[in-house]
Formats: sequence, C-alpha cells, structure tokens
Amino acid sequence: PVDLSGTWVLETNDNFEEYMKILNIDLVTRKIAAHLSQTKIIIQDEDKLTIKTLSTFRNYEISLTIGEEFDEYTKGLDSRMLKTRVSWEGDALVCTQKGEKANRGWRHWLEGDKLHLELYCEDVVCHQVFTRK
Ligand code: RET
Repeated sequence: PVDLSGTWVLETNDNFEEYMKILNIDLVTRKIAAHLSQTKIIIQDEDKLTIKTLSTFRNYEISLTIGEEFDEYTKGLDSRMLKTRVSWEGDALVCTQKGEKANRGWRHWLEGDKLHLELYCEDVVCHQVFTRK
C-alpha cells in the first residue's frame, strides 16, 4: 500500500482562490491565505491518519480512521460541520465531505516524488502539488 507519510511543502496551488470563494471564506482571509507557504505533515499508521496543514497564519489538523465516517468541523476555514469519510481508491486517498455544499471533498495521490492534492467543491477544483522537505 501507498504511504503518504512525510513533511511536504507546497510548490504549486492552482485555483485556490476560487476554492476559498466557493466555500464563502471571507475576503481578508482569502487575501492572506492566497500567498501563504503551506506545509502538509502526514502521519499514516495503518488505518490511522493525521494530516496537518501548517502556515504562518493558521493551521488546520484532522485525525481519522480510514473507512470510518467522522464529524469534521472546519475550524478556521469555512467553519462548517461535515460528515467526512476517507478511503483508498486504488492508490489514491479519497475524502468525501457531506454537508451544505455539494460535491465536496479531496483526493491525495503520489506521482514520482510529488504529492498531489485536489480539493473540490461544487464545480471548482483546486490542484496543489507538494514536494518533500
Ligand atoms: C489555510 C490558511 C488559512 C485559510 C485557509 C487555509 C486552508 C486550508 C485547507 C486545508 C485542507 C486540508 C486538507 C487536508 C488533507 O490533506 C492554509 C489553513 C482557507 C484548504 C484537505
């Protein structure tokens, strides 16, 4: 199985502004967040997963068991309550976030030595690529 564990630094961030907009994140936060350097720390231990998204402005952290639905509160992002589930689809780690917004979730996969993350909501897709620190 794939191991996404590691410390990953954001290299490219396509459409992040549109993604934040569709989540109704306020203008001031969007302006700050748009140019932030982001670091993703992933700790994968069998079916347990912790993902930390770190920046100088704000951090966001989730801990979960793969395959089990949990309550996610997107504190500091769009501050919504979601029913979230993360599972493997082949070599991709796929998340569905059920709540007020349709078609919301994300997907992680490896390509060579890069970590990819697609964040989607409604008809918006943000594509981030990370490199190992
Ligand atoms: C930051 C800075 C403050 C404003 C916003 C942020 C966005 C964080 C996001 C995190 C997604 C995490 C995921 C984890 C799984 O890999 C950078 C905290 C809006 C969108 C999908």
